[in-house]
Amino acid sequence: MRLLGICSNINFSAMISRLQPPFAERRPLQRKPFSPLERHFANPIISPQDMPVECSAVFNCGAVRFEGDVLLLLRVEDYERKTEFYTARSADGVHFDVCPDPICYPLRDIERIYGSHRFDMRITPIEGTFYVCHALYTKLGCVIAMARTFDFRNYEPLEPISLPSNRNAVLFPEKIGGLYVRLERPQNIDGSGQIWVCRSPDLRYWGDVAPLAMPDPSWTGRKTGAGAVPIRTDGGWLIIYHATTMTASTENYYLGAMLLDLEDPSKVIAAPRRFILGAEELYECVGQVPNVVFTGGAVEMDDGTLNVYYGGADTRICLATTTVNQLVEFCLTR
Ligand code: BMA
Repeated sequence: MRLLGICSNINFSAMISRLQPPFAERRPLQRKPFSPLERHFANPIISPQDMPVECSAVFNCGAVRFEGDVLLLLRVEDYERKTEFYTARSADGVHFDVCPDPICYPLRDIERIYGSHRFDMRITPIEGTFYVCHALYTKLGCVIAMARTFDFRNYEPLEPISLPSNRNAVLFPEKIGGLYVRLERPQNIDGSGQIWVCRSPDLRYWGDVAPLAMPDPSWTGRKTGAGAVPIRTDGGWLIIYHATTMTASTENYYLGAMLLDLEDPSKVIAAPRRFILGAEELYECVGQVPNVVFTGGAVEMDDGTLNVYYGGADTRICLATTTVNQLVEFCLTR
């Protein structure tokens, strides 16, 4: 009786409503109404345990259509934290076969002398040749390097590399005004940085630079960097990029979308103040680097779906889907 008396003073329904299910039992987040991007239910689509080689992380891949398949260039870290790149292919864009051997990409002299840590490859097809842009960390700092491949097994290093500190280079898929164009992110002294446009007549000499005049909502407060290869649309070049902001505990990564002028991509036509993806799911929040969503490639499937591949917490590869039209509409209306 005494126990019952005590219990009757307790508001059980209020207590129960405050109880959260354990993490593992949480249902996936519902699609956010404001975002045109939808996480794939099979996420993460490639985790370290799915790899044919022992590794601690597989993330931040380049993506392209190749011989009818989706081809990913995977950034893979082993238990020495050494990085190699592997190709993965898929007919449906969700289930991938990973080649068990790393790609063959000889070191440049400068890499032999000053060290070589390559990361975040983006793949741009131009007239039958696949150009790969990536960051190259040496003892001199982080620079942009480019390579050429036809088969994704053998890579020819292109010279020269950029000056430090620069990274997140993404080459447009066609010449604009007779020049090759790339987006890149020179780094400020405090580690922050933003997207610039840079042009070249021959993929060797780069210049004619201009920063992108983007709005600055707080999620872009520290960095912006190009992500997927630009997609030509009637509304302009569609850009999917990453941005970061510092919080009390971590540097949080987001994905955003914008449109650039078709004739002069240094002009921003539309850049919504809302992000399209932030780290929310466990596979984006927990891992080698928490709260990171980072894209290096988006490919259009035969049915018109746009597959956006992104790294979750620098540990695994995830997929979010949308369409080009939905993203363009989002850019023009938000
Ligand atoms: C950036 C790059 C990315 C990485 C991100 C978060 O500087 O190195 O490859 O995903 O940091 O760690």
